[in-house]
This record gives sequence, C-alpha cells and structure tokens, in this order.
Amino acid sequence: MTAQHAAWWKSAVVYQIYPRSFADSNGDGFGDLGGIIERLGYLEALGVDVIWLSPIYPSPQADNGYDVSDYRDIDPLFGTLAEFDVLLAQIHACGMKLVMDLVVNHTSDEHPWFVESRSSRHNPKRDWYIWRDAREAAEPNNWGSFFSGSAWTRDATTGQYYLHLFDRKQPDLNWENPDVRKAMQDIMVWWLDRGVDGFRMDVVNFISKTSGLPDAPTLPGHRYVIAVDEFVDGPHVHEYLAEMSREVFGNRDGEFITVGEMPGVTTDQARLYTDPARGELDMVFQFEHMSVDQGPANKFECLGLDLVVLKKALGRWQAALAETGWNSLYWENHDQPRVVSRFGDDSPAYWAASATALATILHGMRGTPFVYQGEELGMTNYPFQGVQDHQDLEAVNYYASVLDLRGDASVALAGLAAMGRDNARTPMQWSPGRNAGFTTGDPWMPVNPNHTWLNAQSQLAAPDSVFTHYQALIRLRHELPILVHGDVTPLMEEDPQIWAYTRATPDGAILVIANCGREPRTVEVGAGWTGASLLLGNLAGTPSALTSTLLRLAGWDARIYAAN
Ligand code: TEU
Repeated sequence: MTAQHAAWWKSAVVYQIYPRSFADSNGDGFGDLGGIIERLGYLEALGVDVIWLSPIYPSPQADNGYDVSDYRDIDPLFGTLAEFDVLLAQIHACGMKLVMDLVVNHTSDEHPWFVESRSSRHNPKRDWYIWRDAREAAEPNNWGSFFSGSAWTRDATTGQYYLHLFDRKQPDLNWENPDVRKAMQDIMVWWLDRGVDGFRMDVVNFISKTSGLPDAPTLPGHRYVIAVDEFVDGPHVHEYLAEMSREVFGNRDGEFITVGEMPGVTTDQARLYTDPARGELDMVFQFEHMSVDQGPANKFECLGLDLVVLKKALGRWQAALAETGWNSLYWENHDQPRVVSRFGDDSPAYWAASATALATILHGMRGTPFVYQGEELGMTNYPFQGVQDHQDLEAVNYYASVLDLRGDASVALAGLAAMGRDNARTPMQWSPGRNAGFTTGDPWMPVNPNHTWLNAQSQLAAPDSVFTHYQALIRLRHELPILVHGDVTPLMEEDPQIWAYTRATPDGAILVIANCGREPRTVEVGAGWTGASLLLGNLAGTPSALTSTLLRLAGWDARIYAAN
C-alpha cells in the first residue's frame, strides 16, 4: 500500500480458488485446505503470483461462505487454523502470496453480533446493523434484495425490520457506527499478523447507504427495486475506506494487495478508489463488461453478445484508469458463467482456440489479471437440465420468483443455464477419472461430464493446451514490462469480429490481435508492423514474423507481435 511498494502487484497475476470446488482431501465431497496444499505444485507450474481464497471462515453456508459467523477461524468444512497456517507457510515457501476474502458489508445472521443485535432494541449491538420500524404495516422502504424479494426481514422478537441487500441470512452491518468499522479493522490486522498478504473485499462499495434510506424509483410490475443509487458508492464510502487503509496498513511494512469488489462502480468513482494519492484501495473489480449480455434489470435475461459493446466497455476502463489508478482484469469468478461458453465458442472445433484467444485479449491489457480456477483449462458451462440441478440460492430464489409472477419457466431455466453462478462452481477437473479427481466421495456439485477429455492431467501433458497458453501469457507478463506499463490504443473499434489494440512505451510497441469468430479474416495492419516478431500465438503453425501488412487470421486466431 505504501508508495515504495506500490508497484509489485502491477506485474502480478492472481489466481482465485473457490475452496469448496477446488480439491477435496478427506473424501467428504467438499474441497478443503488440505486439497489446496496438495495442488500448490500445479499453481506454481501455472506461474501465478498470488492466490485469493473465497471465504473459508465459519459460516452456515447459506451463500457458500459469504455469510460469515466468525471472522477469526476456519470452517470445519475446510479445515482448521493450524492447517491454514501450514497452507500459508507453503504458499510463501513457493514464492506466492495469499489474499483473503473479506466480507464486510454484511455478516451471517448467526454471527454473535447479530444474535445480540436482534435480542432487544436496547442491546449495545443493536446499532451494529440497520433496523427500522415497519411502514404502514409493511417493509420500511421498497428496496429489493439481490437474491429476490424484499431487502427487509421482520424480526419477531422486537417487531422491527433489518436490512439485507443479499439473503435474509446476510444482514447488512451499519458502517456509520465507528465500533463496526473498528471491529472490521481489528479483524484485518489479526489476519495480517497471521501473515496474509491482503484482501479482496466483497461488495465494498455498498457499505455506505444514503441517509434516510429513501425509496427507489418504482419499476412497473415490480414491488421491490434493487436500489443501486442508494447504496452503490454511497456518501461516506471513500472516508471509510481511507480510514480502513490508514488504520490497518498505515504503519505496516510489507507487500500487500487490496482489491474491492464493486458492482455498479463507474470509471470516475474507480479512479478515486484506486488513486494512490488517496490511499484507499489498489484496484477494484468493475462489472461493466460482465453486464453487456444481460438485461438491465435482470441478469438472467440473456441478450447475446455484441462484441463491439464488449470491446468498448473494456476499452473505456483501459482509458479511464490510464493516468491515475489501476485496473483489475477478469473474465471469470465464482459468480459468473464460464467465459469460453459465454463470449467464446465451446463447440469442439473452436473450444481451445476461443478460450485461448479470449485469454490473450485480456492478458494483453493494462491491469492485474485474475484467473479463476478452471479458466486456465477452458472449463465450460454445465449442461443444466432443470431447476433441480441448481444449488445456488440466487438461482433457486430467482426461479421461484418467476413462477410466483406466472412468468415463463422455460425462459427462466435457459437464463439460469446461461448466466447462473453454479456454472463456475462445479468441481475442478483434475483428471479423466472418477469425479474428475476432485473427490473420492460424492461431490457436493456434479462434475461436468466433459471432464473425460477436459482436465488438467491431459493438458499438462500436451504442448499446445489451454493451460500451456495461460502459462505462456503469465510468463510474458512477468518478462515484458511493456505488457505491464505500456499505453493502450484500441484499433478497429467498430469491427464486430476483430479485437485489436497496441501497447506502447518509448522503447517499443506490441500488437495484440484476435479474430473473435469462426470466419477467417484478412486484416490490414500498419506498415510499421511488417517484420514484427510473434511473441505468442494460440494456433499451431503460426509464422514467427509478420511479412506483409496483410494479416490473415483463421477462426479464433489470436496473436501478440513485438515491433522491430
Ligand atoms: O457478489 C456481489 C454481486 O453483486 C454479484 O456479482 C452477485 O454474484 C449476485 O449474483 C448479484 O446478482 C458478492 C460475492 O462475490 C457473491 O458470491 C456473494 O453472493 C455476494 O457478494 C454477497 O456476499
């Protein structure tokens, strides 16, 4: 966080592990810390610098750990604090760093703070959460939950309602209370003292709500509204994050990384959050490129991809944080469908090429790339057959709400299959064998049937696999400062099939170009690129230099050239 250490994470690549789906060492069907320890060699081989773990704290698991009931321990599902210490030591011994997921906007309703808070209107913890009286015998306002229904639940003990932007088992903390902020800072210090290297902060731009909690403008046909304007980048959020950074990292030496997950964040806000001079966060996860193919009020409404819109969304973020601030770069995480199925082409002929082309485009940009487990293998969406295949509460609640409103069930199921979070949560595909080598027991989520041919074991043995392409991209980022720092200039912005841009420093220039479609394309590149040498291509047999200004690209052909 301090100025002299500001740069290390700019050339780093982060790998996200969703522990319950990564590797199971004890046969209970859930991934665990022991499983991660066994697979550290795999991550070393991939070459990543930082590992981010989705939450492993004790939790009722209503939202798979994003509902924390104790911030200072490990859920027995995953292991013990002693095992955590072993994992951390081994990660450090491999030269990697560990980032914890910090869920601070809300806790579990089973956290002792909330148990106390709900016990009486006069309990000292009452004000740690957001309680309001009923309005005309109904919810205090019209805010909806991200997981369907109202964002308020009435608690019988006191008759008041508490706010939960997510599930009713995830009550929102009241960040206006300085004791809440101090408690969270203490938790962060506790983990840093244990040796962790930073935090990914869940929905951290939601922690400050508009004072008075006003109604959101109503939407026809909707009783509740996701009131983004009343909690996204709210009035005190910058003050709270600056205070957190000062109190937690202020006097601490070391190399840390902080990234705030920020649905709905704008480029102007992101520049403020990540301006090193303001001392808030190192980078944010923005969502603009994740919403280009979703309906504005309903993420399960699938619009299909317009590549120009996607290119411009990411291009805008590249430009906006060029001078001040820093981008994170990601295609996937535990909340998103698999990118090869979403923006690529997962048919047999183009699966590998489109997975590697999309990787090339993302890793060529300026920012810190994040790889989500299995993305480096080109893992695909799951062939969901019906609602019974979905485990995620967001999916289950959404389906129920559509049925409630007499909506079209088959459209809802198609939306869930395409956009559902469970796509990312099927077990990691290690081998062609039973349960893809994930567990010796019964996996908590079904394994994708394509693990027989799509798995780590076969890709590690193949010279031209999706895995080896990710390996090469990560190596390039470490070796070429121009990939880290070079200015980005988009090319052919209106082309619906070609994605291209240059990176440049006073010392050199790089061309990143991909054909994002099946049809071959011949593209005219500037005369300056004649003689450029190929740094990386994703198809076998790509010539090692550009010999003319006409570049012929096969379907899903992607290349990185260095100018001579
Ligand atoms: O997600 C925040 C978020 O707003 C979405 O991306 C979320 O996945 C949801 O689908 C919105 O429709 C974070 C976590 O990453 C997610 O796993 C949690 O469920 C959520 O916060 C609550 O903690």
